[in-house]
Amino acid sequence: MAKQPVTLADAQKEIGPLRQQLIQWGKEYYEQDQPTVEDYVYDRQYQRLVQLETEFPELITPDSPTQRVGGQTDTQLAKVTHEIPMLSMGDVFSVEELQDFNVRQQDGLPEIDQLAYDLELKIDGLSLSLVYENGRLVQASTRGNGVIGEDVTANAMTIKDIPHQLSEPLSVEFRGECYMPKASFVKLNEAREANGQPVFANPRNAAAGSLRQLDPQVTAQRELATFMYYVPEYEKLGVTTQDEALKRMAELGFQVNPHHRTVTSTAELVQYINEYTAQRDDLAYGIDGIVEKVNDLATQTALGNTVKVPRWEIAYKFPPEEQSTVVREIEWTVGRTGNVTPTAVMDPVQLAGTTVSRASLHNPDYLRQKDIRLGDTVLLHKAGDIIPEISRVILAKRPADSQPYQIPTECPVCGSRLVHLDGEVALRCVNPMCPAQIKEGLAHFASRNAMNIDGLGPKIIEQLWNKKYVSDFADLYRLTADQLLTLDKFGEKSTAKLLTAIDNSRHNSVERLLFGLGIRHVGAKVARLIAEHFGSLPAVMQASADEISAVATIGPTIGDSVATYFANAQVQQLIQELQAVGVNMDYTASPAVDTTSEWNGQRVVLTGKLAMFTRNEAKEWLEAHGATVTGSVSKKTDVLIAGEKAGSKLQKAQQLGIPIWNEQQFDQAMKEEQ
Ligand code: 1X8
Repeated sequence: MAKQPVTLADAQKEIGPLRQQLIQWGKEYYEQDQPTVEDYVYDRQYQRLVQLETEFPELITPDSPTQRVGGQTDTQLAKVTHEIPMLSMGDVFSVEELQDFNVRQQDGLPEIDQLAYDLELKIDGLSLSLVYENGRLVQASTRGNGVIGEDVTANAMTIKDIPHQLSEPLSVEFRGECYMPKASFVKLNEAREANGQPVFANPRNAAAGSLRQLDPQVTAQRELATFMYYVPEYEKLGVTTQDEALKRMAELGFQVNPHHRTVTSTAELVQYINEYTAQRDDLAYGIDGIVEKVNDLATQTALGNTVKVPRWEIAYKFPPEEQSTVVREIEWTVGRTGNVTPTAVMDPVQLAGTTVSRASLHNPDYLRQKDIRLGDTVLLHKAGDIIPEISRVILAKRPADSQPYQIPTECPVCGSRLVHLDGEVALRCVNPMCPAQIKEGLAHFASRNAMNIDGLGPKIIEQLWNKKYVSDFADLYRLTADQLLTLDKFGEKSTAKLLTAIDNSRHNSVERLLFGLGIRHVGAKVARLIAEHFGSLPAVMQASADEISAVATIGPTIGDSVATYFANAQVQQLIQELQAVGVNMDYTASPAVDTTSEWNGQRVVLTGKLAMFTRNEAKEWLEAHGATVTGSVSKKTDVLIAGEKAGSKLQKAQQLGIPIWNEQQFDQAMKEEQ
């Protein structure tokens, strides 16, 4: 959990603004059905307030959001008093917190060894109470503040799945959730947008706004639905467990969510959480977590409630899939080919399980299209569940003095004028002496698929460059022990190790050098084909563009690029120097499977629908790069590549914690191998 204040004074300073913020957010959420922050932000801040008030109870005020049951009533609808208060639930944000809760709960029940829990989906809607007399629906109400709710009987009568008459003449109160299916929400917002009306932020707000109407005709036109899940006076139904209660409710004519399960172990609990975390997007309605209830109803009663929340149930909330944060800076990075790319640097936020503070903005066009500016609040998501990406700017939060972001016209590293090469969206620094490009080029030269000089990473290259020990590839082979010993944290041992790694690279088969030079369009795979065909670098240098293009699968673009590269006098000079320092210029590799590939020896599973290539193409490529493609996920699987609509294999990989790649990542990796 968040930081702890050390002193009462610190807590005092923090608590006032925190409380005001939560009250404001609460109003927006409960009264106006128009929240301005994600639930997750509210929940975290709320927990922080609880933490401060627990530490310093003297700071609790009567108006604190913690002192109310949650939600204020609207003034216009008639009021209803809940004889049995409608409590909200406590919540946890990780399996660890959930286990802690369960341990504490179990401590309150020394006579029971193992509790059985009923697990249910937490529907993203609003709570609804339905009171029946002699089997007839006589009152429907919202939670309101938990004690006083709003009368929505006439509105509830228009909801198709709420029975007006039960199959038995019971006088019982039922509780559940009223929600709007995702498809209905999309349709409603489209219509509202077309009519120039404000759109609802999410299905829950749409459901609340639709149910809490003065005119039932309006509610009738909205597609609302319910799932019922609770009977406060369970004795009246003659049931003893939660799963029996659900069954009885279904028999009586209510909609009961089918995805509940009783479990008796942590393993089963984790299994359920994983299953529904994965299936969440496939459901027709929104869920924001999982509700864990003690299954035995008498035990629920024995556990009772704290002042605010039950001790027998808790909500596990899913990690947020969207999160808002503020853009503080836009960084421009110069790549090996002079490509200058922007990255947004943002206030760090938790997003789907990791802390995120940076997101690529790809190119200037992308930045311009999204109109991202410094100081903007933006919505972040993870593309393909993995790569942080800005969804959009929240314009309502744009500072009044905001200015469009000025795309740089000069290289941030060497200051030379940036250009767009023929029709490219990419912005380029075309100065071949740009230090950023040279350093990136050196890092590429040393990288695993190129000269494979272990230990020569970007940080060391930076130092070698700054000390002016190295300015081109050949300089690497002239480094001395005395020079290396001046580097940060470099002793005798690391110096000897790096010198050996550099020395060993002299004997590489030449395709590594050909790839390491960083010629445009020449990836590892192409370099290998060319080296294999011509047998040595001098032979490649003498070949014409046409001769190179004629090598299997290599076309004119590559042919031209290679020939043009070697026609350059500076390049010829560099190759001579490399030869002089003893770098091998001959092809000495065996032509079997590409064992230099990152994929060599990896066990890979393919699943789901791939869009860019067939399953077989992917398999052939992987096998040519030394990978084994298998049909099912196991502990031994190194990576799962998941396309659209991936199912059980994806789930299994998630459970086993196996790295999951989407098609875009795989495609990127393939390109990097070329
Ligand atoms: C809220 C919800 C509950 C359940 C499902 N969805 C919700 N939004 C359930 O019990 N299945 S319980 C609840 C509450 O506030 N007590």
